[in-house]
Amino acid sequence: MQSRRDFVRLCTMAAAAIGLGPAAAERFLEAAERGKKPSVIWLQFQECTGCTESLLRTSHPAVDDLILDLISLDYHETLFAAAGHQAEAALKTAMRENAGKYVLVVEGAIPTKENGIYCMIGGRTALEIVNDVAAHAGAIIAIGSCASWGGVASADPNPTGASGVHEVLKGKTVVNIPGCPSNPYNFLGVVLQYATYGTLPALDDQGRPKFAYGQTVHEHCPRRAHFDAGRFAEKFGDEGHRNGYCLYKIGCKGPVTYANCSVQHFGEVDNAWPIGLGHPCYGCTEKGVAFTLALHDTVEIKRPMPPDTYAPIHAPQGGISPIATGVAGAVLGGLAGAGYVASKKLGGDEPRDKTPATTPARSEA
Ligand code: FSX
Ligand code: SF4
Ligand code: F3S
Repeated sequence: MQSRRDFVRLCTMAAAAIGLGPAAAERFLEAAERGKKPSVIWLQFQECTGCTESLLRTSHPAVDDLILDLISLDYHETLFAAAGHQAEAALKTAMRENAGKYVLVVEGAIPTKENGIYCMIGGRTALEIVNDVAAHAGAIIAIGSCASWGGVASADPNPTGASGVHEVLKGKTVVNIPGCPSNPYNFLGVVLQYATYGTLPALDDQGRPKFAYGQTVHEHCPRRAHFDAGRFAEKFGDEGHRNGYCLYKIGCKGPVTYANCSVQHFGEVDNAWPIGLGHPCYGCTEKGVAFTLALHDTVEIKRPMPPDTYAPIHAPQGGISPIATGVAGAVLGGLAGAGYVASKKLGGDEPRDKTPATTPARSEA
């Protein structure tokens, strides 16, 4: 039996994750208490089930029950007791009973080579299944990096032609929630927003909710002060590492990775996210970073921000020799020699639009 307090807490976290306040949390709660739970059909293809695990295998066992009180998980192969024809029938029933309203969640990439024969379930390819179920969905969410852009299965040479769901469902709005695994609160927030308000969050040009992917990990990293002061771990286990210094020099991809995990941790364990646990970010959300760049290679800083753009007030410590020739007043994108990272080119991405807006749930070609 869950306490109402736990339930309120979960709704508040899901609302906060998507940038909504206590009023939205209250509406999520009321809807759940009235038994109005969004129907979710969850398909799994080329993946490791990590996204399901991160949603349901919480350290505090009560939380998975709470989540199941918020959403009606009407089809999910891993969690189903049913198998074979029974499971196939359950999928058809869930689709029929909630046609036009259910949230289709896809976990895993879709193999597209050889007409998709590399992933077949019940005699149908993943390609056929996802097209069939998406045709009657109210909203479509690609959970995890595999479903968002191919993820681990798409690593070079991508023998199966593993692709993101949006590449297969051309013309449909697909909300991408990348991450390997994805952050469960981002997912819950999107589903509850759709169920409560009938809208989806504003998306960026890669179909990712701006509330979660509008900024880099580096911009909100709790170790950022160490980066700015030039205090780095030089190798695993050294003094800098033990002191919680910045992990940039041992391969942190936080500066080129758009995600909110530095402020929205996983599960209910404090600091449960890579950098919080002492490992560099490997860019799990980001196509062209995770499963592409070597784990411990350093990256160029592409999006400088104060105080990258001007000289440090205090002399740096901790073993590196940052170039402290910052030019006060230098503008983003026009830097030459400014910043801390010796010999790193500071490029000039424009800051992203942070205007809150929504995206229509259905947009078909
Ligand atoms: Fe695994 Fe999800 Fe990675 Fe992929 O996460 S944690 S391989 S993103 O589809 O199950
Ligand atoms: Fe944090 Fe990584 Fe940036 Fe260092 S480089 S501040 S560890 S995100
Ligand atoms: Fe992934 Fe990096 Fe966050 S590896 S979970 S984006 S810290």
